Amino acid sequence: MNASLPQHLNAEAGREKRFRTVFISDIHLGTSGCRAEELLEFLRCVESDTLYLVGDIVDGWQLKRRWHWPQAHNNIVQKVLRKARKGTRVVFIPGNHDESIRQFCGLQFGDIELEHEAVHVTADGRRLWVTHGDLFDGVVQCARWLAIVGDVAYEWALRGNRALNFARARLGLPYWSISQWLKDQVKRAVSFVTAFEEALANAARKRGYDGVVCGHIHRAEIRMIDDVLYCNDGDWVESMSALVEHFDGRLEILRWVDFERERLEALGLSSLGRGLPALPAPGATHTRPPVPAHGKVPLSVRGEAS
Ligand SMILES: [Mn+2]
Repeated sequence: MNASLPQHLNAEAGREKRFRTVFISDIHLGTSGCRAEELLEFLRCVESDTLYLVGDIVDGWQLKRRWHWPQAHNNIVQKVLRKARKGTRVVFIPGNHDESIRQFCGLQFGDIELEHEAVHVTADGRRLWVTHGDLFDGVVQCARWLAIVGDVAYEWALRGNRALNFARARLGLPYWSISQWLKDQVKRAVSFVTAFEEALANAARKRGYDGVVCGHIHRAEIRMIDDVLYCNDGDWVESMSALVEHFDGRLEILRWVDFERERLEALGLSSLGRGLPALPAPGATHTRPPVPAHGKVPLSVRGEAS
């Protein structure tokens, strides 16, 4: 038996992960911030029945200002097209940075469906509304304005407080701190992230869905907001994360850093366990075995801290 074959199979077994659904967004191809190498490796390892591209895949805003399109960004486009060709259902829901694509929604480009939004039914029957999320910036901005107005009012209140209480004292009324009262109001004014999350959960509830899957704010999350499941698949600029659905309907956030570490550990351990040859010699810096099948991109471990 060819000695390289079991190792190859073994490497492949360690590499590939299958999910029912994968959601990724905010890749921002066309910007230097895009973590294309990591994403490419993620896409190589992960297979799914359905792949949702939840917006801001290509950054048209940046590309208008400055053309930045390295080969790695092409590779991602080709990898996605290839997945679609090989049977993965690919649904692309444009976001605000690729809004020019929105005019084509409802059409099919090659094997890719373009939609404004989608409804995903999980294996356990939950109906999730899939949308990029930028349409709720207005609601969030409103909440922010309330906070800002609250802040300004607070500053005024600090000045007015003394005058007010001087008057109250003259009327025989006890001291009452308007500034303290306002401070409580400002504290209650929600942060941007919370406002966004709640706006989306509320919209999903109003539309009768069990939950929502979105992106846009580059903050991966899975949590219940009252009776609605809020999921955010993160991004491939900062957090390098994806939302996946297992075959039993369980949802999970995969962070590339954890994913990669586990994968390397699994490869190292399983290889040692079977006593397979040709792993790097002791003292070698690389723990990963050679990958014969598709090793075009150097599989070095990179980006440890940055
Ligand atoms: Mn966005």
